[in-house]
Amino acid sequence: EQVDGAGEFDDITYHRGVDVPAVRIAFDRPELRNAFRPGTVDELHAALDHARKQADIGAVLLTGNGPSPKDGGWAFCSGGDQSVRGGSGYEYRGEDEAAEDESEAVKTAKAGRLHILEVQRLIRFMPKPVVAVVPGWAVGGGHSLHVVCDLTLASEEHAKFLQTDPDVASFDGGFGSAYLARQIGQKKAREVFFLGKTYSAQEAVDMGMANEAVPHAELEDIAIGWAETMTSKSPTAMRMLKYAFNMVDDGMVGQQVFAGEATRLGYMTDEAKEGRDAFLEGREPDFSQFPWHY
Ligand code: 1HA
Repeated sequence: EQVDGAGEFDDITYHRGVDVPAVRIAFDRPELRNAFRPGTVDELHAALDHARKQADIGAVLLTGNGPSPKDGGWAFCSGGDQSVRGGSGYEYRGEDEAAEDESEAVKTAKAGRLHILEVQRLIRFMPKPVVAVVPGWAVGGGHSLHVVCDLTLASEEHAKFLQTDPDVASFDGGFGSAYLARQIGQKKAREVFFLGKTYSAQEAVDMGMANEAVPHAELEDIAIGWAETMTSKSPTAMRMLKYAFNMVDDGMVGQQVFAGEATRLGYMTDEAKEGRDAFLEGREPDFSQFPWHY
């Protein structure tokens, strides 16, 4: 079902599962191999953030619509739209109607910025799994998006993984490269960027950057099955696990995010209630009733 109340989208589609508590967010520019322009990224951010806030949604499937009406080609995402890349970055060129109404100051502040790294952080930090469902090309910034997702499911026949960043004088020096190296090792990650080879779905699985290669016709059904499996599990356990996996690579922010969940759990205890009640009642807290667990 199309999601209502999440905003109007031109460059993506956003659907909610009927039987599964998950959403499907898809790039919808198949004629350009699902390249993203600034407005695409803003829409993607809005949809992901909407999904993040839904208490009855436990997983996100991120994919690319296809095939291309031009040549039948499939794509997850081919990264930044090179046709709107100006002298100082990627430009809003009329695609974003809201931008038409904005003040010059806002337009200037937004100009040249693709907020794709903010999307990466949202995927990384949202407390539910995000699956990259890759029906075709995952290239450049699109490759980095699949890297940052929790799981990657790829079409056996059509998925292709490629890093073109240094070919177009771009570089994702964050998750796209460093986290990729955590997945496939330093030599392989450097190969991906420095040699720019194209890898099949099976090669991506063998390298450790994709989880499974499956027949194209079954891709979406299997993705929904994964969402069904994951959303049947304990939300708290899934959240703690995602943040535990992240923490070692995310420095003090990783610790902060994990600790935020620990604090939330702590607040649910009788000890926390005693601390709060004592303050509100103007008395000393009595923690003597609580055991020092070992
Ligand atoms: O790295 C970053 C960032 C890092 C840090 C912070 C922010 C970042 C933001 C962005 C990025 C990047 O994404 S940089 C990398 C940008 N992407 C690319 O360099 C990929 C360019 N595309 C290709 O290499 C190829 O098109 C392809 C391997 C994806 C597909 O090849 P194929 O199957 O041979 O199709 P092709 O004919 O090339 O493409 C079909 C149509 O899609 C073409 O248009 P048409 O001739 O039909 O009019 C093609 O121009 C268009 N297209 C494909 N990719 C893009 C694109 N148009 C604009 N931008 C694209 N990225």
